[in-house]
Amino acid sequence: MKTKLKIGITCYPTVGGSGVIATELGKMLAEKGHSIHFISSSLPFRLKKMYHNIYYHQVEVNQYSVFQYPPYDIALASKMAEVIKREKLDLLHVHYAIPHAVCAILAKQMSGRDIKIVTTLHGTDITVLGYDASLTDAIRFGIEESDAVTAVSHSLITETYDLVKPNKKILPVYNFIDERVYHKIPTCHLKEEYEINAHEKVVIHVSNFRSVKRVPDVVRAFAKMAAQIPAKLLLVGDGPEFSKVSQLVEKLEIQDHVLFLGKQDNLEELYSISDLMLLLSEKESFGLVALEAMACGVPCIGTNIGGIPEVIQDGVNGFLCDLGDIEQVAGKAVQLLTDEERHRQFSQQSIQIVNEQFRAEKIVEQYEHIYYQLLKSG
Ligand code: GMT
Repeated sequence: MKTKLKIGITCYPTVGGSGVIATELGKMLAEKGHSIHFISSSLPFRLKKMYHNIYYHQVEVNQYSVFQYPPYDIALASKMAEVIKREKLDLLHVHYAIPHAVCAILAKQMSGRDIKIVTTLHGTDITVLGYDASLTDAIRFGIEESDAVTAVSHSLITETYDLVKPNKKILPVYNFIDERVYHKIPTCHLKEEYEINAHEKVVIHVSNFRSVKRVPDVVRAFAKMAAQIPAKLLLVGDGPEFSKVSQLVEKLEIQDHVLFLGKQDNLEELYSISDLMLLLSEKESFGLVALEAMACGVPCIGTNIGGIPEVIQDGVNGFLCDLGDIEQVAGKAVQLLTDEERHRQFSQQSIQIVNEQFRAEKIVEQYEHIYYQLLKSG
């Protein structure tokens, strides 16, 4: 039997998909007997039950009047170094090249221990920050000085080489789903409670309402659909574009068809009453919400950009549309929602694709393999 490892994990615990994946990975690794040390600014939000082998080390940043900005990165590196030494960690797995990989490299030097650093790129750190020339060198440094680097899609790997040009092999490791949580569950009562009629189709969109998510496109496409078939739109999440979106819903006079649910936990219950997920982003390195929906048997329509085509297979478990092509989205959606047999096939294919390619067990093993290879190489 392989030695169990002591692994430090750093992520932005409250930031969307990367925080979810980092937390879920920590939980799955703990279930396999490894000791997990989360080092972050707040408790990872999906860490809800007690695990005897999961520890949390909070990074505290004090505000000093001499500094214009609180020194978060230095506080994080110091905390990492302290935990590396005290807990004798084998490796640090950090999510985002900056600041986390750079902090880990500094922490390794501060600790004086030969700890391994694994960095996972999630997209925001590359596709947004990679365009900021003042940060490109720091991102490249974080990638090149890590012992192993993974990215959540092939598309993100290509984009990283294009934008940042690191001299480093980047391994694809897809995001995953805990199928014990994400599967279709009987929640008919929810539909009634939301006052959605049995014959109405339920379309869902889940995001942090950043402009890259193009939520107005979701609303416009839905308005066209709702003019043709009885349907309700569930908008889940909150963020910078929320007011703009709610104004658009009023302007299009579809208030009676749209439910603003805000931030929600237990998304599997909402997916379980949904017939279709829309993810129409202009940047998306993977699209974890599409995977969550698929695991619950919900077909998806997504834009043909970034890593979305690696998750949604056009004509197999959903459809891909061109960015901003509202007509195309509405047309495909109506076509799918009015063809019961095709919808059933897409739903089954969604579950099958998740099981075959994105099962937690399979992906967690890939990360473990990377860890053991690094530690073996000394
Ligand atoms: O999409 C966001 O706004 C959040 C962001 C994050 O950093 O958590 O999500 C990124 O990582 C997720 C997990 O790997 C991916 O599923 C998302 O596609 C990716 N977002 C973007 O690339 C815009």
